[in-house]
Amino acid sequence: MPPVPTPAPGPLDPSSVVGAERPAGHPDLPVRQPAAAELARAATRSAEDALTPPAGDALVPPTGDLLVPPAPTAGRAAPVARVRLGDVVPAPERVAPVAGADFVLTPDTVIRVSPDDAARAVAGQLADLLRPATGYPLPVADGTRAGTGGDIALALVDSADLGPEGYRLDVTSDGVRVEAATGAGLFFGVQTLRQLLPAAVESPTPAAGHWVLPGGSVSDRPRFPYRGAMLDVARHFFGVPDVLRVIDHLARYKLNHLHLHLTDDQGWRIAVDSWPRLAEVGGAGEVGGGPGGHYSRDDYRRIVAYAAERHVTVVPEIDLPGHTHAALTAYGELAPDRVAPPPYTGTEVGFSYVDPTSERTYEFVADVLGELAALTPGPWLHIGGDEAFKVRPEAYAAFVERAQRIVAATGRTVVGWHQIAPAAHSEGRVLQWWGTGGEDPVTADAVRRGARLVLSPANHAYLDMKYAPDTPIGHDWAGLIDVRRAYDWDPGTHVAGVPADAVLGVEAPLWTESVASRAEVEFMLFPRLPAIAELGWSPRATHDWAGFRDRLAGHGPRWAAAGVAFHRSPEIPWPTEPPAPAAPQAAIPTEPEPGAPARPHPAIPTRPEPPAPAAVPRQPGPEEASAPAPPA
Ligand code: NGO
Repeated sequence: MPPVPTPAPGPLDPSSVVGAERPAGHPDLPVRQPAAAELARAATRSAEDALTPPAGDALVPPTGDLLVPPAPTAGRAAPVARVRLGDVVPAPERVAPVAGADFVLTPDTVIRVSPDDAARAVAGQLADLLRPATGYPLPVADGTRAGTGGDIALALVDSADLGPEGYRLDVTSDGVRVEAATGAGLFFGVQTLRQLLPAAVESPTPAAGHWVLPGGSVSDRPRFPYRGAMLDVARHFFGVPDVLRVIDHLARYKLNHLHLHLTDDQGWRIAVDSWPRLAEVGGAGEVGGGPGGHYSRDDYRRIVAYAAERHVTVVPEIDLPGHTHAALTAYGELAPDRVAPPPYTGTEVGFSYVDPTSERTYEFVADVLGELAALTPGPWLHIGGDEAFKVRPEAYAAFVERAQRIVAATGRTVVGWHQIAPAAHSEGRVLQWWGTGGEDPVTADAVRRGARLVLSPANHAYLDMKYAPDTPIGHDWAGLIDVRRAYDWDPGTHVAGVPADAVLGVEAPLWTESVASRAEVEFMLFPRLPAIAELGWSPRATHDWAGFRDRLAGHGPRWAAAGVAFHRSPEIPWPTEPPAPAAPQAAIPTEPEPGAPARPHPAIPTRPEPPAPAAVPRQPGPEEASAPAPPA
């Protein structure tokens, strides 16, 4: 396998970014290349702002829309594609359309809800989603007698069939009713309801629309309990508003885990009281030499709370024992030679490690994981474990086993990249598989010993891979991944010797060596994130590329209306009609968010790097844990 290529990527190609096309009828006009700063500004509204209009009806200005086609003037109806009940992504378990039973949302619609805090919270979120575009008041009231009288009812019911995340949705001309056994189920039902309205409902400002939902019923629940995405905030740092916005994207597609890759060679991103230099010193840089940054404990709590409100569990990762160069810059005592190295801003891997023979290392691991567990209500702590090429296999296994015990002592369940497979089993442990083949006897053996798998096959689920050879950012070491490749695999049968019941779920990691702004994050997420979400949620029986492709096409106008950047993949039959009303250009925010650090764009060549000490080529296969590859 060749080394990870680390070319300086160019700016996003306007032809592959929505809204930046050559204007029709002017073939000779030069295409305007959005500059890096423009791209970074293009989506600078915070997630909270986008979802929560301030009191009164002073609606928030829209998300930046340099990537979105110019909007039709508000008030003038654009042609709107009719949404069908079966158009939902991820595909629901069962859909039964009923002709002539469409429901029309009106200024008098009331949201009625079971008198329960979790249900009321979802009702409030539904109102917040629908009010900006419709301009309707949509009051929320206790009591769910029916879904009749022109209302939307969100009802908590005692139904074992629906499970902890399932829901039923009934749309009749008299009303809409969502039933679930939990707040999470209602929340996912609301995400379906949202997708059944015309795309213009995603507009953050009042939009012309006939707010009709197609009649019939949907009953739905997920195939896998773990459906996630990962954001690498270590290679490039992303501030809290960016992370909240990513959480919104997850929630939209019924993903329920956000894995934060909090530490790596280039940056340590979480404050640790007992080892303060980790964030202060280790967090002060990033790939390309930008200023980096880190989350304070309050920042992290805010992320966790925002995620929890959207039924998303945060999975924090401290990558150990390798990928620890940033920690070593802060505390040389952890280094094998006890010397703190200078910061690293390149993108090689596999050269750093904390000393597995030193007791001080285990004090560090226990302190860090202990503080993180105290801040993290979710059940998981991810200890990394990938690419510790410089640690001998016996020392590596001993380190992992000790780290697993430290995690268990915090009351959490350990997750690690699948390289931790050779270590002894520990109760409940989960391996995150990122191989590129389907044969992995070492991982299959760990599964036989009790491990479960989260599947992130790099050649299908890695969102940092380029879509096509000319994709301006991203890697290609695991191949090119356009939408079909992201979609066409089965988590239940992907790894030989790993039965479906050992698969906890799927996760789409976004590594950020070349991804430096919110718009670039979205460009890499969309449209592939919904493909992975569908693999995690939908029953295998619904799997069908042609059907998925057609359903996904209708989401382009939704992203456009919401100001979300996406790659206009040629595999998807995007609607050709004018897009749903979007934000007027005049309202594009022109300033970076307060406090947002200026960062160099990856297109700008990074300053020459000191060579990484004996970096090694990427080898994602099972062999790497036992046989470190020689330096390149
Ligand atoms: C690998 C590596 C990461 C890189 C990524 C780039 C894993 C688990 N470790 O995946 O450090 O950023 O590839 O695609």
